[in-house]
Amino acid sequence: MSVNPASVTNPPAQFPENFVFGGATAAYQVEGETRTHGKGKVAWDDFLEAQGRFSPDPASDFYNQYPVDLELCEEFGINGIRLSIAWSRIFPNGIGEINPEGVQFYHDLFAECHKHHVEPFVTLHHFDTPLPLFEKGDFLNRETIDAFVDFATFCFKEYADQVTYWFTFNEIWADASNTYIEGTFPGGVKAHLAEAFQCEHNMMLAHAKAVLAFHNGGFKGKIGVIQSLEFKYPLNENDPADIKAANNEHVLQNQFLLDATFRGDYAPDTLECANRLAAVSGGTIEILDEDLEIMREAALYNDYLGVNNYQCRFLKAYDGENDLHHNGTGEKGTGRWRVKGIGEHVNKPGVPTTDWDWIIYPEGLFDLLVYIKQRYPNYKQIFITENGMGYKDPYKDGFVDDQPRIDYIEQHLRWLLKAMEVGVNVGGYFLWSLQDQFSWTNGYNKRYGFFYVDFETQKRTPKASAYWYKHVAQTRRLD
Ligand code: BGP
Repeated sequence: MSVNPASVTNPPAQFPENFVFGGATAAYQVEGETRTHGKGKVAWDDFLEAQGRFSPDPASDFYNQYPVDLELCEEFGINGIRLSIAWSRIFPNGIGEINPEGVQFYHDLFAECHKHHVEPFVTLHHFDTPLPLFEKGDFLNRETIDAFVDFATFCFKEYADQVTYWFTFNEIWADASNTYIEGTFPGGVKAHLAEAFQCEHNMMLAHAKAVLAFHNGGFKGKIGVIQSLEFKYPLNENDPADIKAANNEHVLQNQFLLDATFRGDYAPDTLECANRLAAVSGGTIEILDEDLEIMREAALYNDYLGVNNYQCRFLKAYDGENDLHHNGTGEKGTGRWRVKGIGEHVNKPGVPTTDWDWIIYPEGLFDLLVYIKQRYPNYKQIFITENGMGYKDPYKDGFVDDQPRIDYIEQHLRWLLKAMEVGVNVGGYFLWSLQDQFSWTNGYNKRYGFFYVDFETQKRTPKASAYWYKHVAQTRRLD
């Protein structure tokens, strides 16, 4: 890292004039109505039902409550919202027949956004491949790539007058790792590094094809991809084995996907590490020359990168058997990530964590943004498309005092301003999440929102953080 954060002592407290102060959502986590109004199934439907822990219905009932949420956005100075279009609400089977009610729903939703002066930033895929495509191998099957591009092209045309800001995918790493490494998403494969890399590559190829469809179609507006990125630190900076562990995971999560995004190709050091890790699980990665041709061309047309960042990681060398345990309950200290060939997640003494064992280390956001700027000087702009703190919010006497969340956001915004001070171009910040929502592997007691949701009545109550953010958004200052 050639920039020393300590040298950036007094960053300006002021955000630029056009900075977007947003809140984020995802279709499956907010809409509810997962099996009504003509929506087709996704793998999550049966997966969650079989688990029996919690239901994605009604979630935050956004399908019906969106006018309430958008009015709240306007009232609280939130001028951007991340939304995703549920692919199977438009194409119930992923391809072919169209569901007109689903198409109309998103027209109405975008119209309501504009009525309240809230800019929609729209993601086309947020972990919700339609079931028939998922069953045929999801993105490991190249047929899904073409189906995705058709769906994307349909949306570009259909919503051209209402949507300016597009994202192809949400968190390719999370999709790949939760499915093929941690095994907590439908499909549930553990520690198959070759499949994880293959999934990443195929999704990046789908991204590239969608970007070219957008560009060659002459659509107005802008397009990019959202990656979940975490800066990786060796636990012991002087131990070559820890350094290697940090680099393994850095390549797997960050560098492989960023190379694909900005170079449209994989640099030799990226490929060496990816092939070595894929071999650990007895597999190889298929990357065709024609894939790279497409990706190289598409790399010219990314208008921005969405960065989802919640935490950093400290890594230690690990040579034992795979040992993975997901903390999906908020019982502190129960999460474990030890992957043969990669390394082990550990915490650094003195660094705080949430009840879900997520590390709170806002400097990590600065290091990450500076790394992107340095390694990929052709990036144009970054949006922080997710950042936030899952917390068991205390609801008391009609109010929620979520001071730990305010502290978390404030610290991250300060480090974000430091990164902007050293020249990183950031266009906006979206808190995960706008309102409390359903969490994929944690259900309803891990809350993230500015607006508390009573999941029985669907009543919204602005939390202390909403009032705090309103002040920041209105003054564009951190005081
Ligand atoms: C990101 C996803 C979101 C959201 C968030 C919080 O990875 O893009 O959809 O779920 O993480 O994660 P969790 O719900 O597991 O706390």
